[in-house]
Amino acid sequence: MLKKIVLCLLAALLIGGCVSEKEAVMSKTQSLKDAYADYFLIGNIVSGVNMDDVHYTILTSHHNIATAENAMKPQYLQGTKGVFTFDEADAIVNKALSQGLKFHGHTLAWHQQSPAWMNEGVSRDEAVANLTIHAKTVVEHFKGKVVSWDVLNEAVVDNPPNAEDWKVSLRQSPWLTAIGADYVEIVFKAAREADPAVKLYYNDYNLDNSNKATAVYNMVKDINERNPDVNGRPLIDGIGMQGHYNAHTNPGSVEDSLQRFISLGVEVSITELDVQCGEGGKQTDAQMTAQGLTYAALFNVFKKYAEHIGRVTMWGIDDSSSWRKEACPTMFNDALNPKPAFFAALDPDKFIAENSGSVETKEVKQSVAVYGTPDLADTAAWSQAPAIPIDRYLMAWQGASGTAKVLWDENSLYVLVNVNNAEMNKANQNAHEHDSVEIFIDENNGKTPYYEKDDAQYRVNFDNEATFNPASAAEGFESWASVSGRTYTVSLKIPFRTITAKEGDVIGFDAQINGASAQGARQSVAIWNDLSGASYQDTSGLGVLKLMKP
Ligand code: 9MR
Repeated sequence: MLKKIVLCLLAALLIGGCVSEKEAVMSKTQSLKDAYADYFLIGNIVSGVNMDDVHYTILTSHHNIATAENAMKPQYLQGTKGVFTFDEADAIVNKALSQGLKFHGHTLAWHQQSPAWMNEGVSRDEAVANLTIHAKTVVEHFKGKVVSWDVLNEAVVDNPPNAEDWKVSLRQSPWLTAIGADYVEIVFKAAREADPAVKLYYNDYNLDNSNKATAVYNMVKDINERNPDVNGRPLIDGIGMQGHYNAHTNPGSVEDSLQRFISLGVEVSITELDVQCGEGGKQTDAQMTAQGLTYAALFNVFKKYAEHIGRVTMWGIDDSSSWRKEACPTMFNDALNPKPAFFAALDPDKFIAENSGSVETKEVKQSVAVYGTPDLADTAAWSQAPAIPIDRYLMAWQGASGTAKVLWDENSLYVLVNVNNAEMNKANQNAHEHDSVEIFIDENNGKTPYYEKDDAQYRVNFDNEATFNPASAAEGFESWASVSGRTYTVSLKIPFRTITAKEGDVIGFDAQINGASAQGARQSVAIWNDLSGASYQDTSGLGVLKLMKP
């Protein structure tokens, strides 16, 4: 009993809770940073909410490098022109250094969390001056304290259609609009000049998407070939793969991108790793195991390329302080006890040997459509149908989300989607970048890696403009839309193309919400089931809808 109490106290000190004897002993003797001492640095984030002793003990026990989750972003360091506010960031950095951690800087230029005065409604010259002064002042301020910087964050669009040309693949960000594509080089040069010793990174999400990886590869290659010797080395030192993943992520795609970036001769780091696998802040045992298997497979990939990897940083110490707490993406639970994901990262091969085959990792969501033929403008007609949440995020930004309800009759499916938190922007020339709703249908639920003739994608924006894939899916389609403040409602009549529907039929179905930024670029994608990002060409990840009669 005494031993148990001592272990409890020890555990409370180490990981902040009264955990089992086994967990306490493991966390004392096995730390992630020690397990990976010969491979790469292990990092995590620090923010106002996790500066307390308990979180900090986990931080220092398992990690040797920290990133500020928000405090070093442009908005916080220079919200007002010329007024630099370093107090919070300094406190975070100084505490970490005093505890023996290294520090990574995040981020000098980004399209989010940056004040409008920097790059909106100003001349090119003024924008260049604002960017350069910000980068130089901040880099100089932290000189000698941070080992590397995310100089530029998320500058490339998702799934670029013309990835060979990196300049046309740049996001329509305020920096691009104000300066042009050379803003990329300008900010890296300013950072190198301010601190020639610090490593300079380009950082982005969804780099397991091969099109996006191609654009980033081409950008870094071009810039480094044109700037091979800036203070003795190429301008860009590294590429940060953020790593906001989920249990559907294919570690093979992560490996492909890693290999390509490494072939450029740059360092690669995993900079914001988390793995979504839960709902409403809860995880089943099967989800915890599936999440662990994904962490294990990813760490095995990272180990394989360790020679070229600087660090692997997790984006969140525990689920309750994570930016995606609903999806339980971290290695520690709300009580700050290590989850299976922790043990998976600690010893991937052991975890895989003990758990593979034990769970179905690709869980498919199911819901029902209720029999009825509505008038599209009569939103009350869907009241009997269950709400399908559209709240799993595919990108690193959590914008518009909502719910769908579905009715059916023999000839058509009728989908009602309510969207919250939208900008109501349709300025972009690409329809998928408008605030819009997309419905994916797989009439025979064939779950094929390509579209068959029964598969189609329907998109309607908040202004009731529709687009189709394939174009022939437009036949007989009707839609209706209504806007109220930041919410809008869309209803769609989707004629069946290959079936006459009957009770009990099961079809592949998904509903997606594209969220535009105020500048007119897609910044957020929320979906019901399919986290692959490939629903427009591959039906294997769609959810399932059963057609029911009351
Ligand atoms: O985790 C961060 C969250 O607290 C902020 O509200 C959010 C908005 O800026 O940024 C989060 O961190 C982002 C990081 O800076 C860049 N990559 C995506 C991360 C998640 O959005």
